[in-house]
Amino acid sequence: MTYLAKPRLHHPTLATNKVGYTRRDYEGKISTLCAGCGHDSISASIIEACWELDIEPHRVAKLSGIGCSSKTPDYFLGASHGFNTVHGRMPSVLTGANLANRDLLYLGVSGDGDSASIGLGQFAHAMRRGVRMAYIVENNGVYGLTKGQFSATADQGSKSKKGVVNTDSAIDLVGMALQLGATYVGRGFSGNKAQLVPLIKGAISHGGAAFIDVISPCVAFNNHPGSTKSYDYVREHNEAVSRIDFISGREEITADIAPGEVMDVRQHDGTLLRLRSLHANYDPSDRYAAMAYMQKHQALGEIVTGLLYVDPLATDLHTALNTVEQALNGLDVAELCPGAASLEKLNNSLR
Ligand SMILES: Cc1ncc(C[n+]2csc(CCOP(=O)(O)OP(=O)(O)O)c2C)c(N)n1
Ligand code: SF4
Ligand SMILES: [Mg+2]
Repeated sequence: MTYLAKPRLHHPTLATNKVGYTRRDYEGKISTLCAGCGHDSISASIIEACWELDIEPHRVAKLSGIGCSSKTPDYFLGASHGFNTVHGRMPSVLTGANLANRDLLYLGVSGDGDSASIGLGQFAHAMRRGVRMAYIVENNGVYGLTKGQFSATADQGSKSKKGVVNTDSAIDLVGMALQLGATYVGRGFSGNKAQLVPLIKGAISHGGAAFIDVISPCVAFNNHPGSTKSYDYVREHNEAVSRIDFISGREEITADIAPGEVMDVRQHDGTLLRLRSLHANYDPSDRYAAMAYMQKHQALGEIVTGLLYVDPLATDLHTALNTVEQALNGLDVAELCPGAASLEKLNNSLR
């Protein structure tokens, strides 16, 4: 018999955030993933980010597809809205939910199989339309749930657990997100929580389509020599472009860094991304330079992590479509069905 429920009782001395919740309030059910799976570390980073951002759990909607990665929303934010969609269809279901209610914060959780194979078209259109969401791909280079087949993000020349060499070119979702017009693009590693938590906080606070690819080793099928998504490989080949601090609009901003080494990026909601450049001249506001930088380092076998690109004043699909601000469930019948005369007027305007 398995026990999936956590005790509801919280120790009375647990620290609370500004909206009165403890970290435990952001947890979900007990994980059923393999011990050591990178996906569980990403769940822990999401919990930490939401707690630190003082988000009321009922303000979050978490959506996913199918896969071990897409199971993870069950293991965090147990008091938030959730929808486990069909394989690869998270982006379109999330787009619909977002258009119906822009008041929620949308978290899209997916896998490399879910987003780079069956859901590639869905991923592409959510990014190019600027759907406001934090889109997190838990990238292990394999279909973990169906026992370790190469996914489309597996590097050419990398080996499976049984020694089979992958001959196909890899899809780089970060490169695609940059090319498609995402306005916040980062890459993290499940084993580096110090970098991942601020990356997630920045994505949740971003005003447009935010994408984070998180390398997340699959200990069951892709954590061996020959894999380029193993813990050892990522630790040995990680090139971080910057260290990122996230400062919410309400916190005092202290200037303790020498000028020239730090870049402050203020987002539309007043939050500040403070980037300490680890590489000379790395500029996260230049989309084309970010693409060139990524490709150059990828060719050297390096995995570039950090915040690679941000447009701090990005707008989203609602702005583009000029939609009504009120969530649709808050409109009355007369507003939702304005009648035949209004329809006629609309039709005439399109003729
Ligand atoms: C329409 C459809 N096709 C295929 C499958 C089988 N399937 C389930 S999960 C999965 C791949 C999951 O890989 P990924 O998204 O990388 O998640 P991981 O398990 O690696 O975290 C596949 C092909 C399915 N469930 N539905
Ligand atoms: S099979 Fe791989 S991806 Fe799935 S839970 Fe196990 S380690 Fe994680
Ligand atoms: Mg996978």
